[in-house]
Amino acid sequence: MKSHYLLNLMMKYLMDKNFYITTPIYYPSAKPHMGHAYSSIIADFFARFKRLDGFNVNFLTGTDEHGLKIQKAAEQKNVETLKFCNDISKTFRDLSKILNLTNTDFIRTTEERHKSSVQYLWKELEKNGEIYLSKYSGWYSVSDEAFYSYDEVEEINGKKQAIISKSSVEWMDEESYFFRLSKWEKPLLDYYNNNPNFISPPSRKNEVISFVKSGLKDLSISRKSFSWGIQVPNDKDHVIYVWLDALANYISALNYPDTNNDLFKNFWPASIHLIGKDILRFHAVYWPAFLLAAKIKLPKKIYGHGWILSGDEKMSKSKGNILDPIEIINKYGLDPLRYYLIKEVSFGNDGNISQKRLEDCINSDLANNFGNLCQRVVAFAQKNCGGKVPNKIDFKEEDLKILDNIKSNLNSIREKIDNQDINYYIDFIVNTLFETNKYFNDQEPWKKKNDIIRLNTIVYTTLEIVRKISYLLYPIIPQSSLKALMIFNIKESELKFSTLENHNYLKKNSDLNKIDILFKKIEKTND
Ligand code: ME8
Repeated sequence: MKSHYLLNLMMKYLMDKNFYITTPIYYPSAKPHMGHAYSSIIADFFARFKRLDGFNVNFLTGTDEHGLKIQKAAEQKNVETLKFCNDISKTFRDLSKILNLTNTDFIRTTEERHKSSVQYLWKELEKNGEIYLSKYSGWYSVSDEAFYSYDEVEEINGKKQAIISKSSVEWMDEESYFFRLSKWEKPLLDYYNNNPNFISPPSRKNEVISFVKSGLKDLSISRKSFSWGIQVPNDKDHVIYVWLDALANYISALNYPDTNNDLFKNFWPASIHLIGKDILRFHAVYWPAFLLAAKIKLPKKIYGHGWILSGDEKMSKSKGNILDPIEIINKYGLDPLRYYLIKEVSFGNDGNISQKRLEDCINSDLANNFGNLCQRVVAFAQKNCGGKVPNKIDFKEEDLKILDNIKSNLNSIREKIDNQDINYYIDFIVNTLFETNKYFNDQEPWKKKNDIIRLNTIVYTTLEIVRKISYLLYPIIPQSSLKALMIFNIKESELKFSTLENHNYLKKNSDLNKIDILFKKIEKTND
């Protein structure tokens, strides 16, 4: 009995140590831009943080390849649709590598594993009486792959467009299968109410709730007038609506309907679907309704982040105002871009990005604050401590104060991360860097050559903080963090968040390695 209880407790502990994060699966209608890079980098930040904190992480990204939008894009280029998808999907997969993402899977909706999973889900919905055949007459936006009601459409210069996205809509009159979405209005509202963090950040929640409260109509979930999609089971005239197809990627990648396999057992329900606010309705209304109807658990959280703007407008393929992440990486390097996007775009809100601000970030935070601290303390230790981690030390109040400041914040850092408060995390790092540089200056170790224990202690304390900050920076700028940790010969596989509690982690008398400059300062351009 007792061992059973312990086993349960252990299972619970192990289960709680699983973390599943997803990005949207992107349309391969054109090559990726900064907006896609942004979502993926943020997801990677969370994945790396959780791994650092001892979690077993599943991190999924991929491409959403069916539907009229993709079919038309391929037609325009005069390329066979699957070949078109293969080519552009590869550019997204390549970008994952270039961005140094630690995704554990990359799913394409044209893969067999996905198609069979979606068809199974359809059959489940059908079996549960959630689907019926009728006719759709209304507005459709190919660019958003979305149906819009009359009051969601406006006319500008004689052209109809969706008010919310400004993308043009066309009239559609077609036999279609419908999903009984209306029936889920109340259960969804109850769910939002009982799970106040389900839709985040809180500002987005009201938007969804008022949409649901305004009344949900049944949703058209198949198309008949084109064929680029997954066939509706037992009706070869229809393909499944691309959003039902796409949303299911989050479970098809876990081998749904095999709910007994380890991936599904460990990782469903997902910890967080990270998305842009443009696709909140699909994730916070349609997806949970499909899942409720199929009797599958709901993801724990949907987080809709803001947009990267170009001027005042959303950066998007259709607006042609995109910034190419690869160009920026070639010019400045990957880590500066990751750092910049994570720090400067206040998470949850829209953010304008500019090369000038990026250069400021590189110069002030990365080169002056972090890079300089590393170089300075190592150079000092080379000269005054024989190039080794000092042996005899004796912490005083001022040393413990700065060390304890990290230790005492570890739990709140974890909690803030679970609330996606990236701004807190980065502010904590920047402040700690600032405080550490100040500590080193104020303690004036160069004047302590006659008090070697004091000198050693200041160096040891500063080195410990360089270690701790490098760990904290690892989810943001992994390559540079690992480069800094080469000072101590610490390897990626050794990184553990819990060791940040330890003020004596660095092995006394071990060698300190010289490292190359971490970040080059940028000669400022004007943009
Ligand atoms: O919507 N700023 O794919 P998509 C920030 N296939 N993020 C941006 C952005 C910007 N300017 N532009 C795009 C789709 N994004 C569907 C998703 S999921 C089951 C199916 C990011 O290629 C952001 O995450 O249009 C946004 O939600 C996503 O890319 C849309 O990518």
